[in-house]
Amino acid sequence: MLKLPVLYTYRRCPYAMRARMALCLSQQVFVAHEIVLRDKPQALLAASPKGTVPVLVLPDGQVLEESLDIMRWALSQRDASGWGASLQTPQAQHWLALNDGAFKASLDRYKYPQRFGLPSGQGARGEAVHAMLLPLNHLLEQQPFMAGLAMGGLDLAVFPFVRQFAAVDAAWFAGLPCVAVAQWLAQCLSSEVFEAAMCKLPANTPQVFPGLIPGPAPIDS
Ligand SMILES: N[C@@H](CCC(=O)N[C@@H](CS)C(=O)NCC(=O)O)C(=O)O
Repeated sequence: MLKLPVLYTYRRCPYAMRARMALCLSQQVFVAHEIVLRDKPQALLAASPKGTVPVLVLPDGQVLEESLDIMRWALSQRDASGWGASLQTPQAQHWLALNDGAFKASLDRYKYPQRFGLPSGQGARGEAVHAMLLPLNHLLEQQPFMAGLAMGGLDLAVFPFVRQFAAVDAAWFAGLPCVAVAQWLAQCLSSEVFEAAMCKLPANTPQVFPGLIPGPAPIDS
């Protein structure tokens, strides 16, 4: 029987979102295992003892345990519209390091100040705005997407985190001087690939991921 890649995933995790979007775009048929964070499956921990999601276990036993590696793997398999190119540039390295580093750290302190012994998350959200959102807004004032005119892999890697940041206090976010970011986020949220990747799965019920999106129409010969 054909063995399929298995993705351990968690619907609301921004790292898992980017991985699922890349898998959908590459039209990979894969089994999705929606986990419960407090009760991780033994098979996940056996494959990847660090216990974070997403994790992709390939049919040959190879384990990809970083979301960006999963994105790059998926888009190296099939990438009819060139989504992967924007992940390979020096600018992408800069934005990904900023997003997964300082911005994510501030986002966590903003969302969960008590976990960090902070009286509130307001200082952290200000840091996030200065480190990430204002520079991103500046970029998006020049061009509609992070790598230019079309949405690309870099947008997919970053927007799930900005989505989470915006959702903490939507009214406050709407008042930021970051109109270009807000417009970009709205476009990303309304994209077909995001909708496909966010389909709901019951926990601990591995199944072929239903959220695949159609590929480009075949060329008539
Ligand atoms: N660097 C990892 C980070 C993944 C990560 O931290 N995922 C979170 C969920 S959003 C997680 O699994 N945390 C483990 C836990 O909460 O127990 C990646 O890019 O895949």
